[in-house]
Amino acid sequence: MDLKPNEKLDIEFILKDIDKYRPRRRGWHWREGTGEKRNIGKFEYYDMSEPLKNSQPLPAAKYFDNIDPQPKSVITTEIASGRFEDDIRRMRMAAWHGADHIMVIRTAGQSHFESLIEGTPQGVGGIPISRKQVRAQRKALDYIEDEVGRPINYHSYVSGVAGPEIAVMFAEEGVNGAHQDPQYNVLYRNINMIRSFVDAAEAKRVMAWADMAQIDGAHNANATAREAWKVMPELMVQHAINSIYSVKVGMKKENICLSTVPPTAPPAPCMRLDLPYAVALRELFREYKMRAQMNTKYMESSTREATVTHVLNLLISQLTSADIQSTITPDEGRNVPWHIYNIEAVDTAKQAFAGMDGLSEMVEIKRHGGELAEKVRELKERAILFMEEILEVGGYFNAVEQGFFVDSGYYPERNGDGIFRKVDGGVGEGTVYERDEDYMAPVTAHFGYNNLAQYGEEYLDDPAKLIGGSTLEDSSKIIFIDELDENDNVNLRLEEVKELRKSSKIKPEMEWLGDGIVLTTIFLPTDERTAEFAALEIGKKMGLEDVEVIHKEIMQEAEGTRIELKGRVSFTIDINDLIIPPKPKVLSEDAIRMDIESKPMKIVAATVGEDEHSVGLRETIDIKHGGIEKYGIECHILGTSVPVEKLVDAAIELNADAILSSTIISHDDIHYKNMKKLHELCIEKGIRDKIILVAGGTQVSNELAVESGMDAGFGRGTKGEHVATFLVEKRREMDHED
Ligand code: Z98
Repeated sequence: MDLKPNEKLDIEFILKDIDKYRPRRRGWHWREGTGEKRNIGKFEYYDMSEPLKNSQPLPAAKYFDNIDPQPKSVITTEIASGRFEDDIRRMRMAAWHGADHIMVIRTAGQSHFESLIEGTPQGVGGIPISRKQVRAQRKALDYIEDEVGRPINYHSYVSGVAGPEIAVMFAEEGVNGAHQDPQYNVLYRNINMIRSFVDAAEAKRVMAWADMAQIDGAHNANATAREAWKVMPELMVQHAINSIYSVKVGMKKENICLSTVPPTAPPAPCMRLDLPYAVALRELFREYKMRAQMNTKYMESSTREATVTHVLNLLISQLTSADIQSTITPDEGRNVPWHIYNIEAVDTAKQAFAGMDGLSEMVEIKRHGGELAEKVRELKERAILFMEEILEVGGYFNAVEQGFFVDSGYYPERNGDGIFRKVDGGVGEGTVYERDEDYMAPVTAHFGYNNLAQYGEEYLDDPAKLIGGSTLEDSSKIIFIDELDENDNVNLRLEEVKELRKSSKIKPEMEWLGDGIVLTTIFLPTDERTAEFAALEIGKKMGLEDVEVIHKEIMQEAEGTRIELKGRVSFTIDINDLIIPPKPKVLSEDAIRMDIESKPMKIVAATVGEDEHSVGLRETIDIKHGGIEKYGIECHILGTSVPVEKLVDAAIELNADAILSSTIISHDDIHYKNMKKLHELCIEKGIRDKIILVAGGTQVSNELAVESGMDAGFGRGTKGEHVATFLVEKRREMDHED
C-alpha cells in the first residue's frame, strides 16, 4: 500500500495482520547529503541535507517557490498522547513537517512498570510501552517514510527494572533509538544502583546489537535542580559516566548521543552561560554525538516565550553542533500534549536552521582569549574535579549516597539539596545475583559471564547457535500476544470513534480523535485573577464543557489580561451539510506578470458619483500594498467623485482595457445605480464589448454587480491579486471570443 497525500492513514490497515509484521531494517539513520553546498530554489545552502519527496513547507515558503530546505540535524518530535492509534496520525503530520526522529513517551513513567505489558491498554495512571503498539507504529512509519522519502527513526525509552526486557523487545521490533542511562533510574526512579547498572549493561549490549542510537539522561539534572545553570559541571560528569560505561559494554561511540541542554533561558543572559557550556561539552566529548534538547526547566505556558527560548537554543546548536535537534514543545509547560504544538516546534527548528544556514562562514566563536575561553576552561576544570572527588569518596555509588548529584551548588560548592540514594535501598534492591559457574544463556547480545566454552569455541561469540538462533535471529520465535484486556484495548477505542472515522461527521480534536477540545484566546480588560474566573464563565456560556484556563498573561495589571482557555464541545458537524463557496481563483504572480508582459494592459479607475472614499481603490492598485500595479498594469486614477461620463471618456481616449469603478456609499443603492449607468454609457459609446468593467467597494456583491451590468464586483477583503487574476482571465476570454 502507498499512502496517498490526500487520503487519511488507515489505522485498521496498520493493525491488520500485525502479528505477521516484521521490521524491514535495523539501526539508526542519519540524514543524507550533508556537508555539501546545494541549490534549493533560488538559493544556495551550505548546511542542508537531502530534500524530501513530500513535505509541508513553512508558511512563507510560498514566496520562495515553496521550497522546504531540510537541515542537516536529525529533528526530533516527542509524541505524547499515549493513544498510539492517534499518535500514528501525528507522526505522519510531523514527518511531513520535517521530523525524522519520533520519540514515543507515555503519559506516566514507563519505568514504573516492572515487566513487559502486552496488548494496547491505557490502564490507570500510565500507559505502558507494549509490543503491539511498537509494532503498529513502526509499521506505520514504514509507509510514512516511503511517502516523505526519508527514513524515520523510531525511539522510546529503556528504563525501569524491566529495562533489559524492553531493550530485547525493541531490538526484535526494529526500534531505532532509545534513552538508556542507569543514572536516570537511580536518581529519578529510586531503583537500586547495583540493579540499575547491571540491567544497563544487559540492555546496552542488546541495543548495540540492534545498532540503536542511545540518548542519555543528563539533561534531567538540569530540569530537576533548583538552579539549573549551576549543575553544568555535574551534567558533564553524568555524560561521562554513561558514555564510557556504554563503550565498555560494546556500544559504538557514534551511536552514543549526549543529551545536552543549554542550561538556562532568558531573561537570564543565557547565551553567556550556555555557549561556553556547549563549547566545553563538545570539546570534551568530541567522539560522541550531540542530541541537543531545548531547555525545559524554565518553560512556562506561553508558546511565544517557549519559542524564543527554543530559537536561542537553536542558535547554540548552529554555532556549535547538534547531530540530533530536539523540539520539545511548550506543551511541557501547559501539560496539554497537543500535536499541533509538536508540529510547530518541528517548524521552529526547521525555520531557524534554514535562516541561520552558513552562519559560521561569517561569524566565528571567539574561542581563544576573552570570556568564552576562560569559562570553557573553568567548566572543564570543575567537571574534572567533580570526577576526582567521586574517586576520592570510593566511587559513584558512594557519591550518590552522599548526595553529590542534582545539588544546586555550583561545584565545588554543595548546598546539600541533592538527591540521596542508598546503595542497599531502592526498587529491586537485593535482586542481583552472581552467576553460577554453570550459568548458561543461549541467547544473542548477552552481557557478561556465560559458561559456553564447554559446548565448543564456536558458541562463544554466538551462543544462540545452540538453539538454532534466538528471537533476534529467528523472529518466528517471538510470541505475539494480541490483547490481554477485553475492556481496555485499541479495538474498543476505535469502535467508540467509528462514526468520526467512517462518516462525514467531524469534531474538533486536540489530543485524541473526537475529544472535542477547542482552544480559545480571549482578552479581558481586567486584572489577572478576575480575568481567569471571568474567562471560565465565558467558556461555560459559550457552551464549553470541562473549561480550563491553560495560559494567562498580564498585559497591564489594571488594563487587562490575555487568557487561553481550553474546553470541550459535544456536537459534531456533518461536512456534507456545509455550503462551501468555490475558492476564489488566484493566478500566481509570475503567471499574471507574463501575461501583462506579453500584452500590456491599461486601466482607468476612479471613485464614482459623489464619493470621496478612495483608500480601497488605491489599496487595490498601489504597488506597496500588493495592488495590480505590481504586475506591470498601467493604471490611471482619475480621482474621487468622478462622473461616470468622465471615466468612460478617459477610457476611450487612453484606449484602456478596463474601467475600475469604486463606491463605498451605498444608500439608496446608489452604487448599483452607478454601475448600471456605467454599463449603459459604454454601450452607447460602442465600447462595451471591448472593455472590462469592474466595480469594487465594501458593500459590493459580485452577483448584484454582474446583474447591474458589470463583468465582476469585488467586496470586502479583495486584494490586488484577485482583481489582476480576473482582468487577465477576462481579457483572455474576450480575446478568445474575437
Ligand atoms: C527527553 N524530554 O529526553 P520514564 N530514561 C531517560 C530519560 O531521560 C527519560 C526516560 C528514561 C525528555 C524526556 N526523559 C524525558 C534517560 C525521560 C523515560 O520513567 O520511563 O517515563 O522515563 O527527550
